[in-house]
Amino acid sequence: MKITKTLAMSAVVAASFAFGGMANAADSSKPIKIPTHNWSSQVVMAYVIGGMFESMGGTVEYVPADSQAVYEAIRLGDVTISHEVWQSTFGASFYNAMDKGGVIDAGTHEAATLEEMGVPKYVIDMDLCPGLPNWEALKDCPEVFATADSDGKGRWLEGPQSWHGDLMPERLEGLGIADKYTVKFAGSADAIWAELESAKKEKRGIITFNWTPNFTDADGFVFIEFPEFTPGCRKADGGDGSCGSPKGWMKKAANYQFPKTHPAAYKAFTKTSFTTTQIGQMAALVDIDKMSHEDAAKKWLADNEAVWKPFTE
Ligand code: TMO
Repeated sequence: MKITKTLAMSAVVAASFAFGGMANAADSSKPIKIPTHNWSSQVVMAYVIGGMFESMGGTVEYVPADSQAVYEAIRLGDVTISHEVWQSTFGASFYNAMDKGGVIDAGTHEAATLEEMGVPKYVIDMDLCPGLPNWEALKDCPEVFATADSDGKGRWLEGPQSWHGDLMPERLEGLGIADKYTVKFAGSADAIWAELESAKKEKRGIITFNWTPNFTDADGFVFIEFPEFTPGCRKADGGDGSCGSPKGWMKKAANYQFPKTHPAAYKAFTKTSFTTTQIGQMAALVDIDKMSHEDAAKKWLADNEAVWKPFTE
């Protein structure tokens, strides 16, 4: 009799759980660790998402991290999330870490991405290298892109080597134009923007790595059209390396325990999805308006409550 009564009581408790009669598990007060990398939208978005978590009562910590090694750090729980997983540059590291166990896919932003070599629009408009943006045109005008340090070849100004390793030198080899072009790695994203600005003043030919969404979307940057990306086409994946970058996705990653330790923040993170325009704005506040990353995020949050509030509800 006594036993039956106890069972009946726990059934009532269980039912009230199931129908939401009791409070949800509260998020841990332990900090959510958000990585910061070396391009503007990523750092601004770190503070935007951190601000969202804080608006929900959460605690956040910002961790400067290498943009490739971060997926292993997420797997191990040293970093909680990654909010800009660009397919072309980080897809392999993301899935390698997932294969080892401990990284989950927390959804995809609305923005489509491209990370590719290209030229400012005036290079096309002034016909400095006839036939661009088709890559084959490059064969006939390396001198248009030569610089003092490029040994008489055309210069490809690549991003920091921490992003892609030897992807672009291997591409030049694969395309058979390594005798005409050479890759120089920029020390920082800012170094690319400074080179683009000085080239623009002189209306000089320049080829740089760039990406979209970015602040340069507004100005008109033209990506070169290379042979189409297919899985396995890159040298690192067993191919000849001659392909361009994928027209790709931007995902979000999380440590596998995040849904358990911070269910509300995790739910908000899965709902978080930014558009090309929104991500371009985050970069522009820093790279055009020269705000600090933190101030840019504060402004973005203040101006866009209708965008992000629903993610947190
Ligand atoms: C990873 N990035 C957006 C700089 O290409």
